[in-house]
Amino acid sequence: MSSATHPTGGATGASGATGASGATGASGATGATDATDAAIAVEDASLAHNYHPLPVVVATASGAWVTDVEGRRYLDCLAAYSAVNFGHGNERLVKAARDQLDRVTLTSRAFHNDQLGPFAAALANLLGKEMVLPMNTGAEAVESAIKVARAWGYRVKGVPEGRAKIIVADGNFHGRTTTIISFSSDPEARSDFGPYTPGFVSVPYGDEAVLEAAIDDDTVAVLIEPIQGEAGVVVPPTTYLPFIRRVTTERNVLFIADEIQSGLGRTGSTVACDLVGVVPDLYLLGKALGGGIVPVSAVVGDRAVLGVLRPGEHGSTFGGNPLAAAVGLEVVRMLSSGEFQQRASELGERLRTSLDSLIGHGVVAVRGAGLWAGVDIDPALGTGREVSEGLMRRGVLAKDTHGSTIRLAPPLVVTADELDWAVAQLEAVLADLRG
Ligand code: IF1
Repeated sequence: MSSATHPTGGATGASGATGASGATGASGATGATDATDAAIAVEDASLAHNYHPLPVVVATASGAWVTDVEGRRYLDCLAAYSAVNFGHGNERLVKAARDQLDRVTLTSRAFHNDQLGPFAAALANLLGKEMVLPMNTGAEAVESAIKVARAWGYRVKGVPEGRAKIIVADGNFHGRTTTIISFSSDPEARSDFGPYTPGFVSVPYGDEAVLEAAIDDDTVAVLIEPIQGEAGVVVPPTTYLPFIRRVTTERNVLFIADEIQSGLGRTGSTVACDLVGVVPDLYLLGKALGGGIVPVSAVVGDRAVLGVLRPGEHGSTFGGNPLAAAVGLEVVRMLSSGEFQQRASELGERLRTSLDSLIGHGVVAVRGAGLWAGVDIDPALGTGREVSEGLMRRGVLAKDTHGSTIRLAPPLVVTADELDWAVAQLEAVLADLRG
């Protein structure tokens, strides 16, 4: 298995046949050569060190593949944390962006633009909701939903001023702003960044009784990832989201689903909540909504909730800009056919079957949905980082999360052969680590 043929077979020329598998000579063993080292040195000298990237310097990309500055090709099994669900350089999305670049890119919300309305209408329709609040990044969508939920609590539910409480889950990842990290349980994300924003209560993810007990008269919302990404692609019990829907409805509390990573085709459905037939009050979308081209995020919900916002209370210079709206509209159109969701579902089953076959052979557990997998590596073999480095040397880009877990989330345009090849590389890396 370890000598599995590269799925592109070399048809694309010098770089195609080898991936980063070492056949290119001296550079292969470490993944580093002069051009790579030089590019990394420039970054290291001038960038804040808030990341520790794998030592690969991407120069171009197409579909599910990226090419580095040495001409080596890699299968992208991260897809920019699912922001590139539709593949790098997706023709339809690039065309939508190009066409809009020639018209108008930014107006601010001080004026109307002719792209935003159609985008909002299409997005609301895709999710069966009435209204859209457009922002840019995922964290901004989360922040926006927190403000909306609090205002809804005071103005509609009647919570006494200053008392609004939002329930979140341990292990959550909702972004990097000061308010959001205030309710993170990850010391790396929050330590030394206080003082923290009050008004949040965290409960164990997946525990229905504790969540229900945490709800009181001041509770305005439950904010949950339908599948926890950063925590290691943690899928809750199938009853969990339906339970949250039931109890939040009963207690007049908003259910906010952070679908920023789980949404827009990744799990085999338009949103992960669809997998268990649940409709939250607010969907939070980001990442793939911008087609991997521009940052686009949104809060999507009904008038009874999003309607609480009044002019001047919230906004963003770039939120709802015509370039973002044009790309976002094309994303929604692409999702409307269901083809990407179906692809993720079918290929996801294949990925799951082949990953499951590695359990007991260096893999301890596999979780996921659709084309999204968290793979727990036997800690005795190595860290997630070491496995990611091994995969990189074999031409597969993936990312570790806490400890010995790696996550796989290739663009949804990946082929079955490419997936098989990626899993064969993982198998080979595990064999290498066993020595
Ligand atoms: C980074 C993780 C993924 C998210 C959910 C909101 C946001 C995110 C469910 C904020 C962002 C990112 C950010 C990225 C790494 C990444 C990540 F490992 F940290 F958790 F994807 F798995 N809600 N997730 O996953 O969106 O403001 O970034 O647009 O480097 O921090 P953003």
